[in-house]
Parts: sequence; C-alpha cells; structure tokens
Amino acid sequence: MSIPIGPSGKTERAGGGRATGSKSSEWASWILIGLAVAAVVVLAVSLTTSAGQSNDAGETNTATSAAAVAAVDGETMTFEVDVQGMLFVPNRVEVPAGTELILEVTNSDSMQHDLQIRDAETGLIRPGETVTLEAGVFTESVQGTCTVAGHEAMGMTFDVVVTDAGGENAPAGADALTNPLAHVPTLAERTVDHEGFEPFDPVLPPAPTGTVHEHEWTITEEIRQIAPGHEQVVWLFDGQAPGPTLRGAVGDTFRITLHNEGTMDHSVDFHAGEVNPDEHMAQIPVGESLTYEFVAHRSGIWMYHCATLPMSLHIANGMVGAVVIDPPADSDEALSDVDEEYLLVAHEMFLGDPDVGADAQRVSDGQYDLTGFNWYPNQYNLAPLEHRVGDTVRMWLMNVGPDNPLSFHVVGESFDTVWSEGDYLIRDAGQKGTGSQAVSLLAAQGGFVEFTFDEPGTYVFVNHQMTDAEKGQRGSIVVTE
Ligand SMILES: [Cu+2]
Repeated sequence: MSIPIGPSGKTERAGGGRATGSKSSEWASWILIGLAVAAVVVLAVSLTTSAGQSNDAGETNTATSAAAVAAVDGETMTFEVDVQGMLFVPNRVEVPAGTELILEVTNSDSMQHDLQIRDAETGLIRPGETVTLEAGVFTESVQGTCTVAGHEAMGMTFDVVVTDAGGENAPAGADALTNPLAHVPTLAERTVDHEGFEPFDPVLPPAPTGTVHEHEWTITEEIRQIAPGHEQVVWLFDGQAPGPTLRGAVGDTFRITLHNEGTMDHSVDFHAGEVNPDEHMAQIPVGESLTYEFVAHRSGIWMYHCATLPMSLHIANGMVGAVVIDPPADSDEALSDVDEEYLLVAHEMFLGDPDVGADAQRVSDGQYDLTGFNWYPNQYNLAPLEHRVGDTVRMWLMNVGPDNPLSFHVVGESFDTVWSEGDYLIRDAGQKGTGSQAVSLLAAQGGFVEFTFDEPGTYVFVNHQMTDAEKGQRGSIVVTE
C-alpha cells in the first residue's frame, strides 16, 4: 500500500466515442477543481511555511496536495508533476494498460532532483525548471524514484499504477524488502497532514495537590493510528500510549490499581518505587486486578512499563510511561521557574499487522521501522510547539527504547541546564560561558534540559542519532516575537 499524495490522474480514454464538446466541458470542470485545489494548496503552503519546517538535513516539508492535470491523446496521457521538498506531487498516477505516459516534471524545490522510471530519466532538474519525461508504454505497475543519494529513502517515489493490469495493482515498492507486514510511511508521507491524526499533548502540568496519588487504570488492547495511514493494535495503560504521566513530590505515595481487560497477562514495573518485585510486579491474569503502591523516595523522571515477557514486545506495543518526582522546593536540587514544561517519551516503532501489532520476531531482531516522541513519528512537525522570544522551557525526556539511545538536540539552541539520571550535569551554564549541545539517554534513562529562545525562528528538536531522527524522532518549536 502507498499513501497517494494528491489525486491520481482522473482521465478518460480518448477514442472512446466521446464527443469533443463533452470532453472539453469535462476538462473545464477538472481545471476548475484543479484551481480550487491549488487555492487550498497555496493556503496550506503558506500556513506550513509560517511553521518553517527546515531542519538539520536541510529539507523543507510542505503539507500539500495538488491536481494532476492530464492530457489525453489517443493512447498517450500527459500529467504535470511538481517537486515540493522531498515529494512528488502527485506521487501516483493511474493509467490503463497500454498507455504511453508523458510527465511534465517541474522542480519547485530549492535543490536539484530527478525522476527515473524504468530506463526513462529526466536527468537532474534545477530549481524552477520543467523537464518532459517520455516514460514509455505501461502494461504493469511500476515505481519510479528520485535517484539523488538518499532521496528515495526520504520518500521521493512515484507510482505508475496500471488500473486494468489484472492481479495486484500496488506497484512493487521497497516494503517487501523492509517490512512484509505493513507499508512504512516515508518521511514525505509522514510530514503531510493526514486524516485521523491527533497530536499527543506534550505539555507536562504541575503535580496535583495532595501527597497520595490514587488511580485506577484499565489495561486494554485497542486499534489506533500510530503512523500516517497505518492502524494497528496497541496495548495501553488507561487507554493511551504512552500511559498517563504521574507527577508528585519526594515522599508522596502512589497507589495504582490496574484492571487487565486485555487478552493476555500484563503487569507493571514502576522504576520510581523500591518495592518487592515478586509481589508488585506479579502477572495480572485477564479479568483480574492488582494494586501497586509505592512511596517515591527519590526525585527525577522514572520509567514504568509492563513487565510481562517478552518485555521488549510489551514495551514496543505501547505499555510504557513516566513518573516525574519533583525535588523539594527548598533544596539545592529544586527546579527553577520556567515558562513551560514538556515531556517527550522517546521510542522505536514496529509496524505490523493491524490485528497483531508489533511482530515479536521483528522486535526481538531490533527491526524497527520508525521512531517517535509520544508514540507517533514526526508528530510535532505536524503540530509544532509554539513559543515567544524570551521564553524558557524545560523538556523532560524519557527514553523507553526498547533498545535505542537518544541523543537529544535542539537545532539552533544550547542547553543552559542538563539534568540526567539523578544529578545536574550542568546548571545555568550560560552565565559561565559553557553549555551543552545534546543530552544522551540510553533505554530506561531520563532527564531534562532547559533552554531559552533568544530569537524568533523554527527550532527543530531531534534525536541526533541522525537516522533515528529521519525515522520520526523530530519535532518543531515555532518561536515568534
Ligand atoms: Cu503487557
């Protein structure tokens, strides 16, 4: 499966007995539709541009859709294709078998691209130029690509789908090689606005009042959209992945009652508690409950996760969360005042069958497809955080893995304060003329960073394990005057 960007060519075969007049009026209506879509595109692009999603890799992501204007001449069909960022727009056309395909490819991006389909290639197209690609006659579906190094992997593919070829119509993509269970959305597909996406609120509220925190959570297994165009079952604490964030102070009591409404044993391990594992981390059979109580003796950010074997699989399916314990306000460890606090849970993502979820063998082999913050790849590119110049933020980070390290970096910023696993690594470093560019957290480690926005702009945060950033651990903070 691929996610089409923009409508496929809506064309009628010529020579099908259609009168010229009716054909031109039909084309007139398609042109009108095209203009309407173009107007929406202009709006979408201007909105997106104001979010300015440039990043470390230098690409600009545009959430767009555009009409493919096609011309039909006997067995020949002509489509206009635009290059916008790392996208062909549209990125898919449908043609009847035997069609000779011609593409008018315009490069609207700021860097050079090309398009190769079978033996036909445009050669490098400079920004602003249009090249006509005579792609030949198609009797079966084929995928074309931009051949510039790395661009195919970033999502620059172009599907020619032959509609009456018989059999399976989906063009042979790379999926069969990378994941036979699910289509893995490319970066291009992940940074286009899409239906059904609801950002997970990254804001971390202050701790509720009171010293006893009592909650009842049900454990369920439910189908959710976890990446653009892909739904699969996820295993959830209290209906969400990551699970609810608990927050309190040193000395507080946490009493969590879990009801297992799933289809298998589940359990929980709160790293914030020092308890007898045999009793607290016992398996909770289907239909049964367990109350897990602990007193938080130590401040910091602590992982919790399902502790049922294989734990990698239960973590990969979403059974993770964080507990934040504030240090005493009158202590040397006290948190400073900031304008906003966020919590990002970093993780790998394993796409699988919708009814199965993450595949146990692929998890065991470390064959993850994507990465994310708060259980969705690139979600804060789609829904950027917003700030004003002068704001100081604290970003709490919890790397839940199951395996990969997080090297958290914000493009254009240095960290004044970094706290990791029980202590400040640096604090108010700007006053001393030092700072930190990235904080490293292995699986199950947590911390926070603090930084201040001195200038307006779009600040992209990434896992600077760069290929993991390219798999989804990226987001944007838009700072205005
Ligand atoms: Cu579990």
